[in-house]
Amino acid sequence: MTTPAKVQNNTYHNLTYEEKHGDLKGVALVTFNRPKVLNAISQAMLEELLTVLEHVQKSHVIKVLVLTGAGDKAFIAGADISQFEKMTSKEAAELAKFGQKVFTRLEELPQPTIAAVNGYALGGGCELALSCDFIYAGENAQLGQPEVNLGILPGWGGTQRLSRLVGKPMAKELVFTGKIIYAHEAQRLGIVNKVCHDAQLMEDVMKIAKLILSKGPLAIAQAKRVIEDGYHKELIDALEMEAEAFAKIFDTEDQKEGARAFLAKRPPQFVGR
Ligand code: CO8
Repeated sequence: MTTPAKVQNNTYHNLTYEEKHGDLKGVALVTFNRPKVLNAISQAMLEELLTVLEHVQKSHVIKVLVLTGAGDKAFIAGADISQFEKMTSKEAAELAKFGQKVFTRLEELPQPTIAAVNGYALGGGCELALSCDFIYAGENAQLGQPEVNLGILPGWGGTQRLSRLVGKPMAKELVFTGKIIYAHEAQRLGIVNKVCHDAQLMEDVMKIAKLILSKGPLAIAQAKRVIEDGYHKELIDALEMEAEAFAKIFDTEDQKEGARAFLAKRPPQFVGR
């Protein structure tokens, strides 16, 4: 496995990146774009995603990042299996670590991230969706960790993020059997927030993105950080962190604007300062 090469001039071959305009200004859309292999994740696709995430992290314009798959069949059907046949354990370690780094970067973005799961989200595709803040899925979407079918195990966070989300026994059943579940079942398990009609998935995702856009971005970034960082702490320490974040927000223009607008009975104009 080679050291990740920097993506040249933000030219992407394995995904598309679009910043929306008009009433969706502030929303960016990543579309994984290898439909011939159901958007399977290659090393190059991971490198491109990392470049996008570095850009979004620095952006003062992007307030919500949406991720989806090209075509109507798959979000992502997993890591590209064609890499595996001749892969050594050293190369496997490098690829596992690089994917984990990219997915953790996605999880730690200050902006909210939504996975719009439009079809298969399997293996690495499911792990990528689990690294987003939440998942909306089309009714025919199917999710799972079928790695055991290939004689391997999830390597991009699936054993860890899935068990933290659904509990150890359910994660073990899904991982040990490689069972693939439909969106409604995934919703019942708490993996998917909302199941949408397939044709309406992106509309529903943009609707929730627009709602988020209308709120204070600094407050959302702090709330996200506290939820993420507090998750693994003792409650007492996590509450301390929440109080600190709560206090910090009172040094911002947006906090004053939020209170002023409420009292003046007008919508707030948040500026992200
Ligand atoms: N990788 C490469 N090619 C793929 C993948 C994939 N993950 N999934 C589908 N394709 C290709 C197929 O080979 C096929 O190509 P072709 O047209 O050239 O034959 C094309 O996409 C269309 O697929 P199918 O014909 O199989 O479509 P079906 O509708 O019959 O089936 C399925 C759809 C059920 C999704 C089926 O394609 C499938 O089972 N795919 C594999 C799913 C899977 O096992 N995913 C997990 C992969 S392993 C993984 O993600 C590990 C992550 C951690 C890595 C850690 C680093 C080491």
